[in-house]
Parts: sequence; structure tokens; C-alpha cells
Amino acid sequence: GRGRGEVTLLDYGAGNVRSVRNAIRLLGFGIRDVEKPEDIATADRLVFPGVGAFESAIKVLKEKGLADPLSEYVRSGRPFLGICLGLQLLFDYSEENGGVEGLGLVPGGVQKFDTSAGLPVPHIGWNALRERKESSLLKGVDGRHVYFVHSYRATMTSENADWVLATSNYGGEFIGAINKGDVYAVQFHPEKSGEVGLDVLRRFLQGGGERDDGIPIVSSQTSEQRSRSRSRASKLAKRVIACLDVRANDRGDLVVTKGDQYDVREEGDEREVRNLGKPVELAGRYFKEGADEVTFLNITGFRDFPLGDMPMLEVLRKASETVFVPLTVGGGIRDFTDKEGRYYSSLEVAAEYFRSGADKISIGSDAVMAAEEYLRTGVKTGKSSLEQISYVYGNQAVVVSIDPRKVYVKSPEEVPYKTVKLSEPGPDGEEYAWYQCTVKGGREGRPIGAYELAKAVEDLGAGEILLNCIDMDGQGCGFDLELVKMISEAVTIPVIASSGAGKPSHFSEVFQQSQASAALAAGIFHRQEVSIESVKEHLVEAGIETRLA
Ligand code: 1PR
Repeated sequence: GRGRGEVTLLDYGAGNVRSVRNAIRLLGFGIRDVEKPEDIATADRLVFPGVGAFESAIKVLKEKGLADPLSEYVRSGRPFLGICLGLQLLFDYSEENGGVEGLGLVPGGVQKFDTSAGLPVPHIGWNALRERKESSLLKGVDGRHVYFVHSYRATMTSENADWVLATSNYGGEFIGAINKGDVYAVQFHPEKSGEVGLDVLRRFLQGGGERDDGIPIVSSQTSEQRSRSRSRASKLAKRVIACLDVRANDRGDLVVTKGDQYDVREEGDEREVRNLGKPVELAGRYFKEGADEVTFLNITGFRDFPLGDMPMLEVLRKASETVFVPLTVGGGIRDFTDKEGRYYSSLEVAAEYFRSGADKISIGSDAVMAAEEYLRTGVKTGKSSLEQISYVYGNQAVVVSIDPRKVYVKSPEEVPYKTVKLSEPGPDGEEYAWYQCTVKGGREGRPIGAYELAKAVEDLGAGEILLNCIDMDGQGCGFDLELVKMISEAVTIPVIASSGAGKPSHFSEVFQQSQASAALAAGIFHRQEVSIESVKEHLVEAGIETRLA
């Protein structure tokens, strides 16, 4: 056996388990990695974060001789925590990859979410857990939101009902957590579920010695209460995202800056880059204050190649030690040849961002170019950074950031782009506008509209759209509702409304008047004019599904 305070981690090398490691360390535990099959049998406490696709996971486990020792360990009922695919692999089979046999430790199968109801798949985001039995692991978690990212899920049957600890609801009930003896597995990501998730992990690591004998929870609520909370639980929470625009100032220090309509320099003769704080510190603060996600944008990435810009990677590494909600990073993701003639693919840049702690990467300028080419030729080459990264890491890991500028027109026929009818006419009485995409941080306008871009990048494999608006950026007078409405209704992937938040009611407004899945703000949070907490409270009052940290 191992000493107390050490946990064994089964990382079969299929992807990034950095956050799981960081969370375990934060909670004061050491990590011993499984390096050979025997290491499983000698574990006292085993954490198994499943990463990647079902078939390749099973294959790697078998090839490395880990599948049998793992099954034996779980069968013996010793302390085990499977995460995400680490839950699914315990079942008999999965529909993923055309049907693959699992470890067969829990009866039943894993199926794809039903997309016929029009629900976006993957299921990504904060969804409420509903406890079925009392357990030490999920104490106090009933009804709380935890973070999910998956396209497949296990469902409850009469054969596996005795395993089911908690369910969640997304177009129907699915299994959120299972347990028998000291064996636990969760479909959500405790390492990305804020304090609630860290508590779950802590309780597993500490063990506590109480057995979960599965007292079913049925009697404490009236059926009316139950159905009310069920219907609440079936909705994904709208997310509130804090965004940090990061760049080097003229002295070379990396700072969080914030523009007015993308101009980040102070007024006056010096025209210094505005400095609103240190990236890692601010990100840590926003995690504590309840941000559902934190986004870093390396805003000069288009000219300073990020792999040359190691400080940004360091920011990410440090931030992922204190931020246990999803982290997105953008800026400079494209193919690049440096001064010495060395070529870096966008995939390498993305890989380095993921390794450093990012859950998602965001592509701006390069996605505009890819979309233009796709619309011109009608061909998906598979070669753009967007397509490649989406293929390798999955579309849930790829955000496209759009930086549009509003262009007024007298009539929709004036331009070959989708226009909106304005509620307030433009400066020359124009009744319509289109939104011109820009690249290089708004410095260059392109012949493509935000609507056309959004549709094209969805086709090319984007999993989410971060929708800025240069006109509204830093103005504090609310999101561009006409723009957000147009884009969020045009695509089925989640849209993050960005630019212009000035007060809590701007958030409820954008959620009530558009299909946006998330709203992002920067200036008001940096300047501490509005707290994330007050935004959340306001959303609750407005009856909008929200995660409370
Ligand atoms: O083109 O792939 O290298 O990515 C560059 C990224 O940097 C893009 O995502 C682009 O949006 C961003 N960016 C480039 N220049 C600027 C700038 O401000 N000069 N920032 C910039 C984008 C917009 C939001 C901002 C919201 C909310 N900033 O990030 O946080 O507008 O602000 P607010 O709440 O204060 O109104 P590539």
C-alpha cells in the first residue's frame, strides 16, 4: 500500500489531465502515476480520468496491459474515482465508434445523446445534478450545477439502477454519477466544476471511511417539488464569462488591458497600454467570484507568435493551478514560420496551449481566412487551423472569435451580406446594417459578414462562437442585441455574447432577447464596477438558469 496523502493516477496518455493533477495537488495530495500494470494493484486510491474516444481508450488500456488490472481493482471494490470517459468505460459497451465493448463492470450501455430534439451535442456546460441516493461523495451537491463535456451518456435501466448515485437531464435523464462500495464514477468534471467539484474530489481523496449504503432518496420532497426541480435541472445554465485581454506593455510586461472599441492605449501624449492588472491574479479572483469560465485573449498574437511568447503559456500554466472552471485561450493560432525558417503548424500552437492548461482554444483572424476560402471554393480542405484542431481535439475545444464592425446601409440589397433591420436608424438615417468581419484585432476589414462567417465556421468544425462587436466594446451600454440575435439564431453551436456589458440587466436582456448561451464581459469586472456575484443574483431574480458558485 501507499502512504496516506498519495493518490494513484491512471493517465494513459490520451490527452490533457493537467487540471485533474492540479486539483489533486491543490487539495494537498501527492500523485503517483501508473507506469506499469502492477501499479494499479498496489494503489490505495485510484483516480481514472478518461480522455478521448471510447475505442482508442479501450485499445490503449489493453495494449498497455492495464485493462485487466483495472477491472480487478474495481471489482474488488477498492477506492476508485472514474471521471467522464472513466465512468463510461466501466459499462458493458458504448455506441461510440460504431459499437465497442467496455470493461463490463456496470450493466448497460452508453449511447449518443438524442439529437432529434434539436439539442446541441456535445452537451457542454453547467447542468444540475439530481441525487438518487445519499452518499458521502456528493453530500450537498443535489441540485447544484457541475460541468459536463460529452456527446455520449449512460442511461439508467433496471439492471444498473442500484449503481446510480445521481442523474442529470439533457433532453432526458442520464447517469451523472455511479457508486458501489468505495467505487465511484462521475460523468461531470469535478476538476472543472468550481468549489463544488473540488469538494467532491476532496471527499473522495480523504475517503472518510463511511460506506455508502445507498439510502434511496424518494420521500423528502413532494412530487410537485420534484417535478419543479426536475424541469429546472433539465436546462443548461447560462454562463457568465470573464475575459482578460492580455498583451505586453511597452516595457515588455504582460498585462491585462482593455480597450475602447479595441483601442487599448491611454489618452494623452504617452499613449501607454492601459494596465488593469496581472493576468494570473485576476483570473484567480474571477474564479473565486464565481465566473463560469475564464478566457484569455493574447490580443497581439497576430503579430507576436505565441510560441515565441512564452510568458503567455506561463500565464496559462499558473492560472490553471488556481482556476477550476474551464479556461479558454486565444490569439495567434495559425501556421507560422519564424525568422530562422522553422515552421510551426497551428496544431502545434494549439497543442502547446492545451498542454499548458487550456480547455478550449479560440481562433480569430485565421478562421476568417479559412471561412473566406471555404465560401469561395465550397470545398473543405481539412487543412485550416480550425478544421485540424477540431478534428484532433474535438469541436467542443474550438471557439471562433469574431470581431465585427457595424456598417450602415440604406437597404439590404446594397451588400451581398446578411443585414439586420435596425431599431434605431444610423447616422444618415440608414435603416439597415451588416457586420463586417475584421482581422488583426480590428485593424483590417474583410469581405465577409459575421453571419456568413458564423455559418461557415460552424460547417468547418467550430464548437462555439465568441461574438464580439467593435462598436460596443468597452462602451458599457449593453450588448449589440440585433447582432447577437442574428448570429445565435443562425447557428446551432453555442454563442457567447461579448462587448458592451455595463450593468447586470444587460446580461438578462441578452439572454431573454437572443439565443446566446453565455455572456462575456471584461471592463466592468476589471474595474470592479459590477461583481460577477451581482450579475448572478440578478439572473436568478430574472428567472434565468444560473450556476451559483
Ligand atoms: O486573431 O486569432 O490572433 O486572435 C486575437 C484575439 O484577440 C481575438 O479573439 C480578438 O477578439 C482579440 N483582440 C484583438 N485585439 C483586441 C483589442 O481589443 N484591441 N480584443 C482584441 C478583443 C474584445 C473582447 C472584450 C469584449 C468585452 N477584445 O475580448 O473582452 O469586447 O469587453 P467589455 O466588456 O469591456 O465591453 P487572433
